[in-house]
Amino acid sequence: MKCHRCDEQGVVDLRHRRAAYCAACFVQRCREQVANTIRSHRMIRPGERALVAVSGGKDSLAVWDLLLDLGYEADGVYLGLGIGGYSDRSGACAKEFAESRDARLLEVDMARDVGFTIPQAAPSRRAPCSSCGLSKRHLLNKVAVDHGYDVLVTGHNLDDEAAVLFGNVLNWNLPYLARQRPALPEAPGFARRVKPLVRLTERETAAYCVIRGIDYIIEECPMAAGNRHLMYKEMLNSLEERAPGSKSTFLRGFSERLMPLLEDLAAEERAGVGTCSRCGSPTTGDVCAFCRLRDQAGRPPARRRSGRRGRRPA
Ligand code: Q46
Ligand code: ZN
Repeated sequence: MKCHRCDEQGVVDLRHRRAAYCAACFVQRCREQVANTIRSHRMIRPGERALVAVSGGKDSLAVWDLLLDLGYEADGVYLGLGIGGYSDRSGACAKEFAESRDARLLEVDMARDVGFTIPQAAPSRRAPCSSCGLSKRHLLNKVAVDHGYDVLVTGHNLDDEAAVLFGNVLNWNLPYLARQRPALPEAPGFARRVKPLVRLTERETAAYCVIRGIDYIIEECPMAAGNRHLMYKEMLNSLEERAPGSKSTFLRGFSERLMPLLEDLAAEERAGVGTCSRCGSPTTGDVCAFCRLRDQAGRPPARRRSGRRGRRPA
């Protein structure tokens, strides 16, 4: 099949778009998609400093590469979860990419800097992925706020967002639906959180990395068993197989029709945020979920650094 944009042979076939692209046009198309997404949601404004949450996987390395190519001031942060060899290998991919682009990579090692690892948190009542997701949200935001970044960038792609939406709709979790946005605005103690890859599928980010020669970790996390998000992804993939384009239609319908109706609920949620009495992080309760997780992991709680809103624990 010929490239949709030029006369070259197509090397990436996008069934949901009914089009194929040659390598150069495909990379250009990814850049345009990301640039348009950033512009339409005002994700990163001129002069702002972005921090990319880098896991060593294809999505986070692709988004970092795209932001650097688009001329943004974008550093990376790698969070070592302490999941044995898997964490070592994913950290190596993140470091290798940073070196190859001469980019700055901040590193947080949970065992060294926080006092517990994800496997140590796993025996608690929470499932590993729930503790892991909570830790990532808390610690990555904290690094962004402490280091004065304006925006925290994550590599969530169209497949991720469709799977999260599917789970939220299945459970009719309205507060979660209200928060599921490509750009969550900054608030006291929170950096703006943005997802510039929401219009690109997992296949597209993988193809982008292969074409750009980016080495990413392919193996799956050994603690992923029972992850509902992966189960929803598989279900949506079967649907997509039979009806190409279903995932993007599902997500676009949510953004255009339901999201505007959830504005009030989103504002209510933001208004209910106070400060953790132990670590000073934003929370809706007295003690934040991360401090409670730390207690469950059998480690001493964080010292409270400040009573002011907007501060984060060390
Ligand atoms: S790293 Fe963490 Fe994932 Fe592993 S424990 Fe689950 S959430 S599967 S993206
Ligand atoms: Zn706390």
